[in-house]
Amino acid sequence: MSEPLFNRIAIIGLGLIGGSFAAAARENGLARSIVAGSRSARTLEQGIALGVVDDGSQDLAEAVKGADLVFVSTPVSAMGKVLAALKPGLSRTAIVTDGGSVKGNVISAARQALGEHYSRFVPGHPIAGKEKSGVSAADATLYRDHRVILTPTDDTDPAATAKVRAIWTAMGAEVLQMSPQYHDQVLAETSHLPHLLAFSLVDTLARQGDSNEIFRYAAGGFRDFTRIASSDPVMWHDIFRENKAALLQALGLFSDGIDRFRDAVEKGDSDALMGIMTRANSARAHFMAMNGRTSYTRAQLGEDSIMTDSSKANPTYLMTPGGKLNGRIRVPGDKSMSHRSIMLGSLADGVTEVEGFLEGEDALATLQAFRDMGVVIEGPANGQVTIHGVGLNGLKAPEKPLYMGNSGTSMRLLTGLLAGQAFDVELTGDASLSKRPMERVAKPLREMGAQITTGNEGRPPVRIRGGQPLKAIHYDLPMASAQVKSAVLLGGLYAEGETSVTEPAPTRDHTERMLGGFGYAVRRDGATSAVNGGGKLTACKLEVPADISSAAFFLVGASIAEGSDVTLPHVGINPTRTGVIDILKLMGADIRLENQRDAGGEPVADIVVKSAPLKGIVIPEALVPLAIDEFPAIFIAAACAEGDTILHGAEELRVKESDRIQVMADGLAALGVDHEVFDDGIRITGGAFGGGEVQSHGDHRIAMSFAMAALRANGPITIHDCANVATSFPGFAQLAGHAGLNLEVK
Ligand code: SPQ
Repeated sequence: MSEPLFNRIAIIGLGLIGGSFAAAARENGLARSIVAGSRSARTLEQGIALGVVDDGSQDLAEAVKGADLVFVSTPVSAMGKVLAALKPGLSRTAIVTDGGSVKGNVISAARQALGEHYSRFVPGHPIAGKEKSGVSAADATLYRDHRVILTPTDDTDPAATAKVRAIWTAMGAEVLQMSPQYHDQVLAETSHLPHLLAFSLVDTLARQGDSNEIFRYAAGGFRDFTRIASSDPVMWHDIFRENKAALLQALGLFSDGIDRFRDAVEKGDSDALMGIMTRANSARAHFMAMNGRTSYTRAQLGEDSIMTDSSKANPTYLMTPGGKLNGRIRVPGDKSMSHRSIMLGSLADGVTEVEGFLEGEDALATLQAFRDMGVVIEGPANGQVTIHGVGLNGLKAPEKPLYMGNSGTSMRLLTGLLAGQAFDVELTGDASLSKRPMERVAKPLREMGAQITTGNEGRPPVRIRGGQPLKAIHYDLPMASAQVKSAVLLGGLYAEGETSVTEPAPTRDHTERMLGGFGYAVRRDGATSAVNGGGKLTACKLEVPADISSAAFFLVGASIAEGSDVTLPHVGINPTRTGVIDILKLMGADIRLENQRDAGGEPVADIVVKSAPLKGIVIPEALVPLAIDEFPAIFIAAACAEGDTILHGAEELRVKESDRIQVMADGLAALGVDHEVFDDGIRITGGAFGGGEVQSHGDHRIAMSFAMAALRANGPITIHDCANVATSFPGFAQLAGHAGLNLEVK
């Protein structure tokens, strides 16, 4: 057995926090002996009887003798006295740490009380607790998966901090480090203020006339909101006094917020009311997602159905080989159109109603950005979103950088749209988005007069200086990109004159079509699209069809798995997006379009696909931009086809959420599929292949493509890093499992 981290731990103050620290140290074998110091003989007896500590003393200096770690968990106001009392017993090398909820005052008290020993004091605060108190409630698992904040100062010995960090980590806690000032401010806002409000609300109502009468009618909302008013008044009295300055500041912020709310209620200002509440709603989902490390969507839906707890971090797909796909599969709404519905709906005059909106991370990032710029947006709920448009010039400056998550479309289109605003703005993204090229949009927009800077090597963050007059340009796109085309056209809405873009090959034209739907004239002439600046968008009703890019996984899955028969209803079949159908058909797939119709300016159909033997082909380069997002899935079809499939002219795949040529090639290699990588494409030789471990590199389309490969693999496939599937296809695992894919999320 390995050496314990400490020889002897002394716990001073044996309540829930101290007792749980002792119990966790014991359960994890972190000390040879554990003793306690407490003024109460009864508590010590209880602790020893429960086996939480080995021994104890009422004399604190006696209790810490021989200890190499002392954990103090007494009320914060008593900390100075307690530290002074135990100091005479401290050995020279002993580390002292604490669990107090306020750090500034505790640090001052420790500096004074510990004198020359102060450098061995590591201030800490475990963010954990329970309704129950006292050593009898001690719980060895209390800190597991909880956060502990350490706030060492410049004088703290880094070696002592490292040892305290190590013991918390060994107890299963996540350790964060920050300055004491920041800790006290954050805790004042997120913990001390809510406790104060709960105490205050109950007290205010209790003081009114017959409070029994009021509380008789109190429903769940009141109970939820005031639960924390049952916390220990003595402890909170201490905290409110000890963290006075930060708490007063938080109260000031809160009363400004209450004044705004009161004003909105008084004036019956429903826009302001909805604004406050929808922003609060989405902000809450955002922090639930961050804290739970779940996707934004899951936090919002409270959905936990098919995943185990640890999967919240970053799920892995465990695929059992074989199976077939059957049934009617309704895939989520189109991502490209969902983004654009929020953007144009926000800039329109009037209220836009959207149906079929994709409640995936990417589209939600766009939605959040517009909320941050003052647009009131209700929903999404079941794909329905109501946007209270503010007009072309009605956006407000956001208070902080706009976070675009994983979404290239959000960042690139917004760069165009924001180039003509009156305010400055910064756009940031996650690790993958932060590696993607942004100069492709910045360059033409600068030609129009925009002031835009990009980060290192032309990547995010993108910073846009407001108040720059834009002038119309003509731009010949150097690459086939709907995002660059759209960014220039959206910038053109704010430019003087006609802005036109000519593309080298057709790319998705949702921006042009949707602008038309909002009553904004777009001149289209062959490969050129053009808008005149200064027009007006009029709110409308929009129906977003199912996303052909999401349907593509099932088109491939059903084609390669014998006995499959799948119907994908209401899928968008805009001719600029149907390259995947054309390519699969050239390979011999059995795909039929039924019930073709028009849905708000976009063609849709039910797609029926049955399994069929596939053969390798040379993919016509003209189809590349029309199937650009579907290549990961098409590569899996190629691995199951007879003969070689050859792709050229697809270098754009290298700058998507991952380098989709290389990452797919690595995954194919892991399964034993013969292939050859080119700068602009790949050759894949179809045939039987095995199982293996695949890294998706956080790319949703790579993860879902290899999930489909399992239908034909001879062994199990493990796909890592699948959290980003939620960017475009929330609920994929469940839906695909329903259709017959053997997928387990771990
Ligand atoms: O938004 P993002 O991350 O760029 O999304 C992707 C995808 O696979 O979901 C690309 F990685 O789709 C793009 C697509 O490749 C969405 C898009 C659009 O909505 O305008 C256009 C295409 O990108 P591009 O660079 O060819 O313009």
